[in-house]
Amino acid sequence: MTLKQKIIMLICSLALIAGAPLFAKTKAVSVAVFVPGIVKGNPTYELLVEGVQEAKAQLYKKGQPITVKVVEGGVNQGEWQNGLTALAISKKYDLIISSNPSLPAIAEKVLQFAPQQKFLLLDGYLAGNAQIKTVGFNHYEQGYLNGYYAALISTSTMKNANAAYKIGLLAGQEYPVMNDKIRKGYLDGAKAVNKNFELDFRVLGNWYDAAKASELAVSMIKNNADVILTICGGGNAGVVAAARENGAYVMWFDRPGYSYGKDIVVGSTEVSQKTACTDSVIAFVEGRLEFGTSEELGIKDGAVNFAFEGVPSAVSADIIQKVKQLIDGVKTGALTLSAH
Ligand code: RBF
Repeated sequence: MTLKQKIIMLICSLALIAGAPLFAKTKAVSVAVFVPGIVKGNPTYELLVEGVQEAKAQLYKKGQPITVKVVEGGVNQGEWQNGLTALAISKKYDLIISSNPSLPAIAEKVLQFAPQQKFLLLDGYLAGNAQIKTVGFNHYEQGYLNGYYAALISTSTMKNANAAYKIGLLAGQEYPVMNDKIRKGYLDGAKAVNKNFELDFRVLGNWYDAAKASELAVSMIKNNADVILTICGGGNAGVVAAARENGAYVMWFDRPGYSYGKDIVVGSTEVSQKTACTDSVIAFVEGRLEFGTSEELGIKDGAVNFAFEGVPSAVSADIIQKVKQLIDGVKTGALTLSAH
């Protein structure tokens, strides 16, 4: 080899070494979204998927493309751990994203088989596992907002409101966040309007059966619940139908639900699950996501709110004013809503 050839080879290898990080940088980050259930009709999962798609769009514009695969885990909860394990052991995904309070424990089991996997879990609560980041919302505050508003509607002069101090809550299933946070906050919020308020709490037993949800809602309405908070996914449509036919009102959770029942869905809280998801995915791609930590966002962070836009015109300005005052009170620190 002549000296000239040697120099050319050296330059070529140097260029290759220098270029390597460039190639590494442009390799698309790969993300899987594991939906524990089905997307359609489930506000919390709709926001999850929309949030990841939004991150993908924003990252594309920034010249940092990512690939996203959405997998529906289905309604058989016993299959979720296997579904998640299959994704993790494939080693195809830099990040697996999922959402609901049962996921941290499932992800910890999956990590026994795939210790390299990173997880971003929304609506979950776990700190101290270096592979897992969780971002959740203050569901006590959110339940409280719903209950306070429901009680104001129930004690109003609106057409479907009756004289009983009773509101309803239909849940897809029971789990600690439902029993200790949402349900408790909902009743405490109602009691802040009038201490005589009682709660008719029912459980659907799944997140999809609209016919059974409708039957349960009819029974609640007959039992004098005039406002029902519905948190049962595909079952929510059945609750709206029952309320329309039997003269009651419905409250929505997580995202504005007014379009699902004009003049029947009278109120809705919303959480920033979509934004939290978008921001967390972008942070991950940019190497800023802090694994091992857990965040719980609430009213003060602007992450739990009441959806004022879309409230039916039959709701008085006085009710809206009272809810705004409640939110302001929490934001300024004048008021603390606590589950204990
Ligand atoms: N919420 C839904 O809207 N749809 C679901 O399919 C759903 N499945 C859940 C399964 C389990 C095991 C648990 C613990 C919660 C589930 N949730 C579901 C509730 C969800 O985490 C959240 O509490 C509510 O959506 C209210 O924000």
